Amino acid sequence: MNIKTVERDYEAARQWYAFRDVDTEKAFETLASVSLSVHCWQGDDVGGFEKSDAGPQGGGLQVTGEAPGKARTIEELQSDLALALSLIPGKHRVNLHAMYGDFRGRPADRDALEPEHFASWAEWAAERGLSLDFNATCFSHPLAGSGFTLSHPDRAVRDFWIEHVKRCREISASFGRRQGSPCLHNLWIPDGAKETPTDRWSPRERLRESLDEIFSPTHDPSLMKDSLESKLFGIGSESYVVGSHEFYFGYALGRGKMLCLDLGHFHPTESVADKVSAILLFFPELALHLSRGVRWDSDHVVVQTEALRDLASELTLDGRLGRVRLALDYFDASLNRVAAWVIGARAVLQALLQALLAPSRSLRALEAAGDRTGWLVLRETSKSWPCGAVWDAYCLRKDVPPSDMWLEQVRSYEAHVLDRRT
Ligand code: RNT
Ligand code: ZN
Repeated sequence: MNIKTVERDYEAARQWYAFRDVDTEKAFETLASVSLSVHCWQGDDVGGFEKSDAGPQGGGLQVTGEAPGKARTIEELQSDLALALSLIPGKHRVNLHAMYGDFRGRPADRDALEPEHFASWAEWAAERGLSLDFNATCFSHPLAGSGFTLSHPDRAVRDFWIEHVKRCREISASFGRRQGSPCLHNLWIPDGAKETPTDRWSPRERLRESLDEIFSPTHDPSLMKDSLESKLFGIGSESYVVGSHEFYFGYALGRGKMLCLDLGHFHPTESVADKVSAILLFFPELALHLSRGVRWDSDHVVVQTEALRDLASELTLDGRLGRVRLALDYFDASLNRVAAWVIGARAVLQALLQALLAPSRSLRALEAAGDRTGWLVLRETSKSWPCGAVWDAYCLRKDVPPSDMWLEQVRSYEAHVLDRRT
């Protein structure tokens, strides 16, 4: 493949689509407006920098695989992230977790975090024109060991976590102030039980109370916004999750917060795509964690599954893309970690491009006319339209390698950098 063939193939594809009433240039424009929040935690298996020997993450999160080259320091993680970002077309964001602070020379427990601890990240981001998003880390900590944090029966434990999340919201606002775009602070907690509890009510009541306390200091929404992430079950919380979808749906709707839907946090046959229109009818915005569960919430690298394509179709209709915050959330140590970022991010963007190139006007007309046969034929036929040629052209315009040509750079980085980390 060379640049000449990409341009030639694109021109043919452009005409093909134009003939079918689809404007590829307009699709480029819309796609370029999409900013993915790229999760720092893919680079080190959700380890963080609080201890040099960051062990298993806890909280039911599980990373498997032994690929060499896991980032051990902030600099290594930043260098890996920078390479990944340079291979993903478009302008994207970086999503940090509280345990990734710069604690060198000023160790601090979770209830003592300051914007200071993230100053080196903020600087790194500013130098690259990147915006940051943020997450409280309510796991991988002795006080999360019981499986309860914000809903813990002990007031002192709850207070510790309340203070942590409050501080994380302040750190988020400090990012927002610096970057001129609101930092999304997402809250996920592991709280739940292995066995069905007799009392399902009290932990939820306590969680509601903790959240009210956390959100009592308000922050300017131009600086930071809050999202709440539900879960169906986890390792160790198989039978009961305090922050269920219904819990947060009620809370977020009642308190003017944003929901975060993680693609791995629902029953396997439940469609997150189907939830988008229902939620956006009642909420101004929606956050999404793009993940891929295989049989369970396994956090596999995102690829172009039917679930992702379905979601992409929903998101690209009627200007909804402007109302969603898209974040990657998966962790795989069984393959090159930099490649994992690139594969997932490119899969999301490609799925969005494919959705933008779908003959949605014609499909809607056929649907409205009740022509189910014509509708199904067009929908199936359009699946093999030449989207790949359009994608490659998009990559070139955004100065990133098309097709699989980015892999060369990752392989060379693996040989020269990752393999040398011991
Ligand atoms: C866990 C949630 C949560 C985490 C990150 C690390 O099930 O998906 O979003 O993956 O916060
Ligand atoms: Zn998630």
